[in-house]
Amino acid sequence: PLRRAVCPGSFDPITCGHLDIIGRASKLYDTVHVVVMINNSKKGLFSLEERLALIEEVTAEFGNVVVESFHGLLVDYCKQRDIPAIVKGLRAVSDFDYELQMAQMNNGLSGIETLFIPTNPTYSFLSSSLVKEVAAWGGDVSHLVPAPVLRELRGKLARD
Ligand code: COD
Repeated sequence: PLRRAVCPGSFDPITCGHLDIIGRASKLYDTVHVVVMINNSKKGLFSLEERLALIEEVTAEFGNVVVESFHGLLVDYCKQRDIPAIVKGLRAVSDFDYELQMAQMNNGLSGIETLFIPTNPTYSFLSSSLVKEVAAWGGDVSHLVPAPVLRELRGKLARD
C-alpha cells in the first residue's frame, strides 16, 4: 500500500525550515500532504490562497507533495484521507513540550502517530513570525525563505 503522511502548519509564510522538513519527509513517504490548517482567530499576513500557491510552487520539485487546506481538527483531515502519520519538525526543547502534548492528544483522539524530524541546525531559530518581523523592519531574510516567498514578502511590505 502507498505510505502517506501529513505535514500540517499555518505556513504564514512557508520558510526554508518548513521546506527542509517537507523535503526530508518526501523521501520517506510515497506521498506527503502539506496541509494549511485554517485558524479563523489568527489573521495572517498571507491569505489562504497565497499560502497555498506559494507552497505549491516551492514543493513542486519534490514530485510527491499534495497541497491542501483544512478547517477543523487535524485528526479529522487524517481520518477523511485515511492517512496514518503526522510528520513534524522539532527545532528545540522549547518546541518539545507543546508538540508532545499535541502528539499525545491526537493519538488519544484517533490513534494517529506523530513522527518528529530534528530540524536542520541552520534553521533551528527560524519561524514564520520572526521572518515577518525581520522583513517588516527591512532586515535580510533572503537566506531564510524560498525565493518566491521573498518576492511576495517584498511586494506586500512595499504596499504597506
Ligand atoms: N524547522 C523545522 N520545522 C519547522 C520549522 C523550522 N524552522 N518551523 C516550523 N516547523 C515545523 C514544525 O513541525 C511546525 O509544527 C510545523 O512546521 C508548522 O509550523 P507553523 O508555524 O507553520 O504552524 P503552527 O505551529 O502554527 O501549526 C500548528 C498546527 C496548525 C499544526 C496545529 O495548531 C493544529 O494541528 N491545528 C489544527 C486544529 C487541531 O487539530 N487542534 C488540536 C491539536 S492537538
